[in-house]
Amino acid sequence: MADKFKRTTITSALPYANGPVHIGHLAGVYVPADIYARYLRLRGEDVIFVGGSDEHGVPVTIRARKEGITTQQVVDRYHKLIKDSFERFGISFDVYSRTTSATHHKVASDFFSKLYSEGKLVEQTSEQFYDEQTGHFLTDRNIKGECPRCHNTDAYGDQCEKCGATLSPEELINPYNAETGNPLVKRKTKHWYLPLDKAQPWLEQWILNEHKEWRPNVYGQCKSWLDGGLKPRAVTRDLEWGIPVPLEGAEGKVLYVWFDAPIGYISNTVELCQQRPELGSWEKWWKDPETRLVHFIGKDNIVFHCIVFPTMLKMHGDYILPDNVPANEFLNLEGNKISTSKNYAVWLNEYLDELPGRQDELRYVLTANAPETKDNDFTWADFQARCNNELVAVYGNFVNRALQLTQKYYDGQVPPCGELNDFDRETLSEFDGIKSRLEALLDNFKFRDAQKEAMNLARIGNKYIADSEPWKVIKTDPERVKTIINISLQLTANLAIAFEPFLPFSSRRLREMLQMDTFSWEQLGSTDLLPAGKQLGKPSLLFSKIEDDVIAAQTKKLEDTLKANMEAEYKVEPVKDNIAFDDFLKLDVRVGTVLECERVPKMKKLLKFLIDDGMQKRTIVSGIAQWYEPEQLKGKQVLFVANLAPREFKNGLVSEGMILSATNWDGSAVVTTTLSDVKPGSQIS
Ligand code: B3M
Ligand code: ZN
Repeated sequence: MADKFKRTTITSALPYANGPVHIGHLAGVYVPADIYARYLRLRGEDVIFVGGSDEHGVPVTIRARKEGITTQQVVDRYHKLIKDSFERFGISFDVYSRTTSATHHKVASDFFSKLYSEGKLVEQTSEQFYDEQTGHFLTDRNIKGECPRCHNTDAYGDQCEKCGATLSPEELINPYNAETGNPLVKRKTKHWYLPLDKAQPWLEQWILNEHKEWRPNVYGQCKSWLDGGLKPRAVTRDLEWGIPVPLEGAEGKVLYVWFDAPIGYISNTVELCQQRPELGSWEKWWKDPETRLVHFIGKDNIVFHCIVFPTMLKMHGDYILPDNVPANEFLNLEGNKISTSKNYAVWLNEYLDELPGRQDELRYVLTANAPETKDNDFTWADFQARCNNELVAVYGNFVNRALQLTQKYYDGQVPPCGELNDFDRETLSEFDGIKSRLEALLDNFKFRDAQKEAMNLARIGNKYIADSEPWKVIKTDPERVKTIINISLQLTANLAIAFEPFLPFSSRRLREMLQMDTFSWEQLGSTDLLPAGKQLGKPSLLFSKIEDDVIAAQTKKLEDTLKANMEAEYKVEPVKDNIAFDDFLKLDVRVGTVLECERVPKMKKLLKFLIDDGMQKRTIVSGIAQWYEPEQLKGKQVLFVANLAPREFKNGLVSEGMILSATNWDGSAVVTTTLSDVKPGSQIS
């Protein structure tokens, strides 16, 4: 930590209380924030780690209507679920409160009032979409209509999910209320705006000149917002759910969720300092220039934390500004986008129930794959491989060997260290400097590399004990074994410290086994953490293998969700233009019996049929090989077009007709047949 700071306020994005937390949130925000908070605490620094639920905004109201319960019930349910899951997962918040709390309503309301009364906000009337039947103004996300680009009739007011276009509600053709389907009209409404345009000059100076050290993705996004020129942003909305705008004549209006949510960091600090007077006044954590403010967020929140919130803080006055905003990119899941609304995710609460006691395994994999510089992918196969090949086979194996041998040879007492040989010295020199290497990475928010460095220490230990072969040497040179085990135990104790920020559960168990009652970051790198003669506790395995069936069950769950989503999104094709009856009569569809059916060499999609059409045998080729084994169709009766002009395939094969299949929602083909057997050659009419 740079010298000018005496303490650190760490915040992590307040998750919307409209669903459980998933691995994308964890990898992007909560695991790195927790590593950082644990690291600073371990260094003995003054730090608070502030979290909480974001309970306002449109997403929670949409969820409420979907589930047929009140918005309050939604936020109560998810706030509790999220808070409990974080606790079980070891996210070490000092406070985890909520934006519906009385404290927050007051703090946010006062914040707005101060800006308003000092004339810092701009009042403006504009036309917004309005549903005359329900009497509501609508937010972008609640408006749907036809996409001007791809003509998808289900496009949202902010985005078309079909073609990916970013939209504004004005661009939609025939806009309607997404929930009621009612058509919308424009109506005038008054709102208050944060004049970001006025903040542009100092923001440019503060970010582009004074914070060149911010991550390239964060700096780059800020630069492109600034280059585009900032415009005033409305900080109020016409909604019922939220913090009422504290002004006369503002009935039916609330603070915009992105105005109140970041103030939640402050309100939650106020609550924390009330609960723990030893922390001093909340203002120390938000207004003292010697306090360092760090926001952990995902990349979709960058503009709010680097531009909007700092502008609010600056206009309010007295507040410090963030010193760093280490935002992460996104985590995908098995190659697909994680989606709360589509239920496609690994939910933290379900993970904790289905893989009990495996918090550190998930923490490890999420950090190893952290999307620090680019989007990354979580796969269950990689999860299993990293757990089994790294946690079990390297870290767990080394620690277990060291402890078991101590038990076996010395009744669990740390043996003395004798004279070092070259190999010992070589090993210890590799381990030298671990503390400063870890610090350089952690101080720069490079958690992925830092964890790699800690794991490397386990690798050094694992190799040391494997190559020293104490189980063999014990027969020839028992004195030498004392040194090998002593060194191994010292490395083990170092691992317990180095891994504490990353893997707190196993680290704690390891410290218990080593009977390390006190420990600190300062001790890292020392080779006499465990004095000779010290009695150690009973060893047990730090990690156990993840079996294939566990992975198979998780993978299946995701595949089932993808299928269910496809089915739910399936839309029947519009009916084609009418045809004359005479045209229909031209078509000759008949029943045939499949005599033979086989795959076509080198043509993966094709099945070749030999059909009894009532008069003769005819060959028909059909592109349904992906969906059927030839044996399934042999002997079956099928419907086919008998008078289709013969068609020749690339390899010279000629098809004399077409077998009729239905195309199902998932794209699969289902061959048609009659309800009961008929004579081959029967006509369909
Ligand atoms: N709830 C958005 C999100 O979860 C929002 C973050 C608020 S941080 C003050 O992405
Ligand atoms: Zn579109």
